[in-house]
Amino acid sequence: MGLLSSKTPKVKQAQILLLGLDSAGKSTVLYKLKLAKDIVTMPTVGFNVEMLELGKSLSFTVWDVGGQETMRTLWDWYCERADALVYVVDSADRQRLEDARREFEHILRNEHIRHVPVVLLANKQDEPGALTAEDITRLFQVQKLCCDRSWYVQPCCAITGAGLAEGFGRLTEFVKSYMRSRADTFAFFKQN
Ligand SMILES: Nc1nc2c(ncn2[C@@H]2O[C@H](COP(=O)(O)OP(=O)(O)O)[C@@H](O)[C@H]2O)c(=O)[nH]1
Ligand SMILES: [Mg+2]
Repeated sequence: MGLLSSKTPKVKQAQILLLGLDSAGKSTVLYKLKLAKDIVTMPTVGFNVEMLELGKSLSFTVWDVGGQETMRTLWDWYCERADALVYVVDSADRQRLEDARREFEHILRNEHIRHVPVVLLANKQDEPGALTAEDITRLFQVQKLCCDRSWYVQPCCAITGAGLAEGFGRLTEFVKSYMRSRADTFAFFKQN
């Protein structure tokens, strides 16, 4: 199995990193988006990664965050190519909220994804006591941590799919303008 398709895409592919603690709901998000048929899963002790390609223009790489240190080389390889980050939080798991916040902050410090847009999915809104998107924005200090990039916090329920269209709509807008601005930068350096 190749890590990425060797087919040359007609449209520039956007690489989306979908991250979050285990059980946050990443796989459920993918399945709900009806992408399941092409998902390739590589569950291994210590890490879990899923890859899929959506049509000709979007490619998702999904990591359970816990494995990133053990898979450093592969992890870096994907980060270098990422055009956006989707970070999934279990809004009802108050016990692990601080872990989720710490991982989020850690990921944002990765040099390779310094300016890529971020959509944070405040998942499991159907569960009683779930923190709202506003709560998570404040607790995660998203405004401060993401001051150098486009960001959005979307409440959602991956099981019903509520909020996913809005979240991924926002993501698509961000990715388009991010890729455009990067293309402009390359063009500038070529000319000068
Ligand atoms: N109540 C509720 N449960 C969810 C939601 N999203 C995912 N789950 C459940 O949370 C568990 C972990 O989900 P999964 O997608 O495997 O998490 P992953 O480890 O991040 O890929 C599963 O039992 C899902 O059914 C949600 O929005 N609401
Ligand atoms: Mg999973």
